[in-house]
Amino acid sequence: MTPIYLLSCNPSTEKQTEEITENEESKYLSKPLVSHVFTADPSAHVFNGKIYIYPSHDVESEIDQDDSGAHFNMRDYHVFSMESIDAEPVDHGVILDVDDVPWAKRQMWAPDAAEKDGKYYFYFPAKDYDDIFRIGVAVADSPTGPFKAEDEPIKGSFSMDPAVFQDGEEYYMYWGGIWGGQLQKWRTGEYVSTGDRPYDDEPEDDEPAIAPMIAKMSDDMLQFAETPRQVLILDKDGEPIKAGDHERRFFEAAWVHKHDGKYYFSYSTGDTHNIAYAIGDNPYGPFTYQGVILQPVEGWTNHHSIVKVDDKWYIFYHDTEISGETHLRNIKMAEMTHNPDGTIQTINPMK
Ligand code: FUB
Repeated sequence: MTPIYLLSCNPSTEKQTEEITENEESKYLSKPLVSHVFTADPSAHVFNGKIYIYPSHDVESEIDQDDSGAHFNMRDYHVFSMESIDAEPVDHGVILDVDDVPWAKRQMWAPDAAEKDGKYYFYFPAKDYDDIFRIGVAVADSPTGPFKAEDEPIKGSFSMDPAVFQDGEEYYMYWGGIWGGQLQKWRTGEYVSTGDRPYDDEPEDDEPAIAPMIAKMSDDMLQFAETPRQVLILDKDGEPIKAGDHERRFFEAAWVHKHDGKYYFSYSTGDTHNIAYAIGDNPYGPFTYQGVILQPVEGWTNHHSIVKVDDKWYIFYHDTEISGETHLRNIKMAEMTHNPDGTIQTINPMK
């Protein structure tokens, strides 16, 4: 019986090394991909035939947990690569630190990356010195960096969770998240905050839910090429999903993949903890709600990416298996299947 050791991610958390024996039945569908640092919000891509994962880097901090996610107080990012889908991820170290971004003050949340003409673009949200989330970009000649951040955030950017989708020659950024992600404070087009509770500034339950955002990227990938638009998520009767429909409404963690000519917009439903999806005919939508891809994971947040590797689809996600703490997460991966009719088989991360 060979022991498997799950090592503490962060010595400061004083977690004990845990010994699990192989004859213990795991309740989880998948194993943590990384265990020497805490990782979350994995954005996976295949660049030049190799898998790269751009996650958040969770850390312990002295900040108390609250509904705005202040305890997610991350300050830098690592990048990981995998030679194949079964390989151990390799940690390429820190690719960007908050101190290297002139406009950013704190909370380096879920990032993404894109490749264009041999250059790599790393997109990341952070709060600026007015405590407003903006989205920045850093550029490198290699997928593993070193990345150099632009001096200013992307003009007209706000909220968080950027995800960049390539459709032929065009690239689109999707973004946004409510509550701590502040998207509800931008309903007028300006930042308006009428209260400190994260759900202040939300629409009434019977009004359309707050929509995620999309903009085409400029040729140099550093700015939006157009005024950002809202992404509509409709029910099967063509009606916008309502704000009170917490099982189905958009909360955060936008991602888009394309399969058989259709565009799949997937996202977290936040306080109901699902990764849901909706299908559309073009990158702008509207997208029609279909169902759940990934049921709730252990931990409050659920955040994913979807990538095709060697003709199979995979969902990268996270949970809190190693730490048991909501803000100290570990990334995972599972195979994902499209049915012949285009719907996606629901995955239970707890088996
Ligand atoms: O990691 C910080 C935040 O938690 C992300 O930006 C959200 O999507 C949620 O996973």
